Amino acid sequence: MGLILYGRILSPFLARCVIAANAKGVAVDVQVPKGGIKTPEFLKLNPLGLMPVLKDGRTVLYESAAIVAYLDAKSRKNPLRPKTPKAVVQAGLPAAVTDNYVQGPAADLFRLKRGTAKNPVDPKAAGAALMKGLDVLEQTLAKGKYAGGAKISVADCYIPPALVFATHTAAIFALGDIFAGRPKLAKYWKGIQKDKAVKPVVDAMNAMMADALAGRLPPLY
Ligand SMILES: N[C@@H](CCC(=O)N[C@@H](CS)C(=O)NCC(=O)O)C(=O)O
Repeated sequence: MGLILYGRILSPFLARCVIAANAKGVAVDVQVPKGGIKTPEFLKLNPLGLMPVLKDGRTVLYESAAIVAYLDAKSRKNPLRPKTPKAVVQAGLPAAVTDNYVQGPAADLFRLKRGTAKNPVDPKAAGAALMKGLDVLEQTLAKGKYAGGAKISVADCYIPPALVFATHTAAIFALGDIFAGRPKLAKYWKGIQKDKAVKPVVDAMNAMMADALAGRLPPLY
């Protein structure tokens, strides 16, 4: 039996795992858990009740960072965590900045627009936080097609899903062109969307994002 990733592609946490699987040449089947992610069955897979969850035979794991690391270990193709100290910084820093300072505010704005925010979101503060995160991300990008340089890495798993959220929410909340004044990010985004590991994920996320914003996608929780 093949690998199953439970959740759906609009989750940036799941999307980063699918990019990792694509880059590694590992086939994963994305399945929407029946009844959502808070059912007793799903909570047996992930007691946190969050997507994604990966099932590989008897191995079940959750938390996207752990799943990406697992997928990285499943095949020798395209190591996602480089070994030399310089390359570790080049790949690890943009991934961490995206995870901690770009994805969060962009997702807050998305949930605010969609009406699914659990806590109050101040759009001005979230917009400012997103712009700051993008400024820092710009500083961390290496020269080359990929975020960490010449080779695909964990950074390219994390950044594109976050940019899908950032581009959509910036348009909705009139935050301006997120690539203006961020030339490295602009070049990166233009190139990475054509990458064969990334393109199908970004395309599927954009399609599902349109459904979500049009009220055609019920939450899984
Ligand atoms: N730290 C987790 C975060 C996963 C997460 O927050 N997933 C969201 C979907 S994007 C979710 O399942 N939310 C449901 C909820 O908050 O109840 C990871 O990296 O996998």
